[in-house]
Amino acid sequence: MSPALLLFSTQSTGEMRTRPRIGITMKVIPRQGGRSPQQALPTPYVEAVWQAGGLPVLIPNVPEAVSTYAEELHGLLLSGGGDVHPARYTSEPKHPAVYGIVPERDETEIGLVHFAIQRDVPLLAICRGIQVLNVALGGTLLQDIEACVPGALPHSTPDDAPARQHSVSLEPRSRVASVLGTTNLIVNTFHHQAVARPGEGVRVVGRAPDGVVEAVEVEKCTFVIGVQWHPELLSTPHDRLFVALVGAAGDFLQNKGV
Ligand SMILES: [Mn+2]
Repeated sequence: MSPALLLFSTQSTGEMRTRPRIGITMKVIPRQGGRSPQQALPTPYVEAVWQAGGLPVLIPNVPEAVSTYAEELHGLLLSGGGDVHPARYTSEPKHPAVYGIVPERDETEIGLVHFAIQRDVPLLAICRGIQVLNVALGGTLLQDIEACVPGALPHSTPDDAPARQHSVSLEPRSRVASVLGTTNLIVNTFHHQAVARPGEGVRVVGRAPDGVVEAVEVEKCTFVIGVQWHPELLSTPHDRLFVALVGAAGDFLQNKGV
């Protein structure tokens, strides 16, 4: 074996098992002055998937290529970002607080969710991701928590401020509680929208003290979890969500052999 091949062989890194390929969706940063628009992803998502034993595969927002990408994946991670266009889930006018709409991202991610649900590809949806997951399955969102929930806790964190936190209560008999090993936890909070009416097959399994939805799962699927917080920025037990995703993706890889 040549040194180059040895470098890439699984034995040389001590890995007994092929890393499942975990697709991670990306944000679109708009054109600024003379700077081109960018497809980007915060590094903590990549690190969380790698440390959990997965192979991070970044998925650009190319709606026409959704199935081509999706067929190569063993797991999917929907990352955070701006808002889904309200026309995707309501006939009400767009609330002034809605920001950061990127139609090609909505199209790409909703397509990926449909693919994952149909093929039972393991899926972890984070922050914007839980909202995309719910909308893709026909559910609705609160366009702005502050405007829609009187007396709500602050759920958004101002730019460059330390992360706000709140507690979350999880349903005892939920996959999320089982993965995290607890029904009460402290989470960070960087969102101004939340799940309103759950989509088809979507079960609400976690709420903040003000009732805002913070975790969902799709029970008919082997592993489909959405969380409104950012586990990639938190320490244990939050890392278990990534370990569970990669574990389910490894089972998918073994069973489907793709
Ligand atoms: Mn929150």
